[in-house]
Amino acid sequence: MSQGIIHHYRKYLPIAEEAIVTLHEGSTPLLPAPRLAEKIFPGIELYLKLEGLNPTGSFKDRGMTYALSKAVESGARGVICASTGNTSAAAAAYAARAGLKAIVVIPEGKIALGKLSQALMHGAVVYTIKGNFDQALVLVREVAATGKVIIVNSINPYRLEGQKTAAFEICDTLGDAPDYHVISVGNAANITAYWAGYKQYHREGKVLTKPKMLGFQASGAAPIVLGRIVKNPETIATAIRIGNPASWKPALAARDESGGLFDKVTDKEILQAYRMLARLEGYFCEPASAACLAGLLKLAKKGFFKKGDRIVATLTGHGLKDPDTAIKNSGKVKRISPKAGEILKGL
Ligand code: AN7
Repeated sequence: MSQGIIHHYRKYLPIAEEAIVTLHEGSTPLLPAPRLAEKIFPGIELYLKLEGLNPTGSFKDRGMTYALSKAVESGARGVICASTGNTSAAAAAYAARAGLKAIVVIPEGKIALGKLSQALMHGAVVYTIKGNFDQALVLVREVAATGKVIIVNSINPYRLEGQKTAAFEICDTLGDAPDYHVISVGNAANITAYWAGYKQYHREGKVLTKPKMLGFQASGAAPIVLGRIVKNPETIATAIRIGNPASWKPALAARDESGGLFDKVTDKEILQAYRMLARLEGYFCEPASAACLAGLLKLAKKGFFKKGDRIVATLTGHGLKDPDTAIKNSGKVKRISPKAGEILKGL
């Protein structure tokens, strides 16, 4: 069993041993998804990187273990972040583990319930503003500039270093890089980190190829696709409700260097992919994660893929983070009289 990504990839994540803060994150499954692959484009090979199986239920744990460890090493008293939810959950959990204070700033009314419950349960100080993530990030940057707390948003370079390990794991498992890596994009840190990870493994000769990076944004929050800041981003996938991504430029570099693309998908397409995954493969991701699957479906319809293509999709967060959206957009509970005959009607 892995004791977390810092121990596992020690030479890539240098840190004093006694400063390590870990919840044994990483080593997440790379699950083959043959039934979903068949629906998307017969003949492709599809793998799902189940990042929702990290300790706080999202990929953020990879960056947070390293950011919090570095914060401890530097003698910090507390950390701060703006968040659409998952960053705040991970920051709160790892800060608790480290014995540090966590302050989180979230957009009012736009956080999935599971994520809010995590931040509160782990004892973070939670502030909400009448504004969106981008505005919260501006505020948090200003507070961090005082030097009193360390920012653990992805502008903290240790976050990206930690998140690179997901690409390492995929290469270690497959024995090479996939042809395509598909991923949902919000603040654009994760796609940047994956690309850095793939490039690093390639440079070191651990893999012979690099994937084309395919990034998907929600159509109401698609600044990178549109090429302009979106002032009022809106999408049902609240995790990626971001209009001015911090890692915009490096994400474009990832696209260009890899020969990939960015595209957008509607909320309707996101919800379709979200249900399709849950029903065909028995895995439940959050809406933001499903955006990349909606993107695969969109590209496949245009004849983008060919037989034998090997695709990895990162499912960034667990479906249980956002039970409201799941219940509103899936089946209905039926009230019956308690008779066996009634029950068998459902078959
Ligand atoms: C499930 O928690 O930005 O493109 O504040 O939670 O690296 O931002 C979350 C982002 C995709 C996008 N999927 O990743 C936050 C936050 C899920 C997410 C993304 C997020 P980036």
